[in-house]
Amino acid sequence: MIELCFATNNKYKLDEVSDQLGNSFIIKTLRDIGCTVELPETSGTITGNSRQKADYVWTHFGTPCFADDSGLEVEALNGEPGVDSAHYSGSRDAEKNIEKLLKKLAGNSNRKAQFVTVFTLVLHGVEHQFEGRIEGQILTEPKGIGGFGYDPVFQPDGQNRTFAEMSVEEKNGMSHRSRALTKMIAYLEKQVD
Ligand code: ITT
Repeated sequence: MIELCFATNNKYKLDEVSDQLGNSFIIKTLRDIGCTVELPETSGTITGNSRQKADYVWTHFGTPCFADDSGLEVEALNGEPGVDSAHYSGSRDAEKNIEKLLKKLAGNSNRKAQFVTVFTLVLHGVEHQFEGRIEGQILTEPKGIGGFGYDPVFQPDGQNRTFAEMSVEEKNGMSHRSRALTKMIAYLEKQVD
């Protein structure tokens, strides 16, 4: 069975991805491989940061691995917070990040946004990237207590609940992360055949 390290320090991402992967692959955490440092994310793009995180683990630990870099892109804010999603307010505090976002959008009727994820897989030293997106709307106030990050203010198009009002399974039925992961699983399954 393929063993892969998921290069993330975000426990919610780990939960979502583990839930979708089930028992098809063996997932190791950064802690499992003895990686305790903050992974580099300095490229300025989601695609570049995703590559940086996976490359770091492959280069320093020689472990087949994958990383996820993701972000929320809001149309009326020219794609902000984007690559800065995790630290938008200057801290990693999700409530403060949401507060800043809602303030910037106050009075704006264009609430269109999308979540984007880029996975980078490094297998046998070769790199592959997989992208997932979901479009939706930013609400005027938070709703729900599940999920993480901007989930309480993001309502996917066609839904009447935010990601924070959904179970992990429901969110995984449509999210940017699950769409990217579905592509990565299809690729991995071909390697096993
Ligand atoms: P790792 O780099 O350790 O994986 P991180 O939280 O720093 O964890 P990112 O650098 O990819 O992850 O930042 C993504 C940020 O975008 C994340 O902290 C959230 O604020 C937001 N985000 C990404 N996916 C999200 C989701 O599914 N729901 C809500 N917010 C999300």
